[in-house]
Amino acid sequence: MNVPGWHGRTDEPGERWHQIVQPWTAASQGGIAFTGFGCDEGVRRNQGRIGAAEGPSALRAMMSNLATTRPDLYDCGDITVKSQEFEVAQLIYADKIARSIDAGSLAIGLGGGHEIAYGSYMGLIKSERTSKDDRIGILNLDAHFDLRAGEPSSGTPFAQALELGGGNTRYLAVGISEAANGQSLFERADALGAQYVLDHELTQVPTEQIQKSFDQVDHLYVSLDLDVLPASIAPGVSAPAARGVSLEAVSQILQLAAASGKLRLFDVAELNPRFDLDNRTARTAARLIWEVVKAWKSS
Ligand SMILES: [Mn+2]
Repeated sequence: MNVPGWHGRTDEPGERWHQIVQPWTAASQGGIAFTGFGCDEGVRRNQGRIGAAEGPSALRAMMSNLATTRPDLYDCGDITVKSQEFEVAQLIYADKIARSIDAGSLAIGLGGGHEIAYGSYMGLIKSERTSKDDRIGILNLDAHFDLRAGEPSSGTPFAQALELGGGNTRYLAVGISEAANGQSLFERADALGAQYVLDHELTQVPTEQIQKSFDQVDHLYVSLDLDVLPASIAPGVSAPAARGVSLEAVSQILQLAAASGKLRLFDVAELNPRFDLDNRTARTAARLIWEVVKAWKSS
């Protein structure tokens, strides 16, 4: 197909993603729509390790050879952020996300620092498929709350989303590290009405609690910060986790969300190829994206 960024081995026709992915057009409907957000300014502002802007191309490279399970994959291209003003880029990215959701596609955002999440959320509520009174659920798989106040950065997106969404948006963070979030951040999470599950509680996935949080909303947005995984599995991130949540648990939660019939939007944040080892983090991220794509039920 020759879509920029996708290349790999060719056995039988159409067997691998790079062979079937098509450029997004105004006529595209349904399926899966990828949009890259090549930005690390949010990470810089949040004092993390720079390099997440190279995330979208590393993800495409690792997704290229995945085995095909459905024929309708589209690429909307990348929003690249060259200046320090990523707020404008977030709006352009949000428009692309809104258009893919309008078309009935599962929008998948490829980060980029976690500031991608505020752009993703804006895209979801801009979409014609959501209305003002709809209940929106955000599920964030992350070692950190990302509910900070102040100048927008990779540490603030969900506080911005909750402020923009008012009372109709619920936020559940899964994988929070007590060692990586100060007491004031826990107090802030409580004040904002956030729910959370700690990393060490995830030796068993609380499927009932998670399922219940899906039942209470009309539309679901799932954000995967790769630093929720142990640093041994995901070394290539802006802020590696000393403990993290097992790949099995993350995979199980993502598949629950994908099968809920409510998932409109999924994004992957904080991949930093400069610190990756043998593409380990990008490969794991690609595998998790593949699982979401395979399990996704549209509605
Ligand atoms: Mn994060």
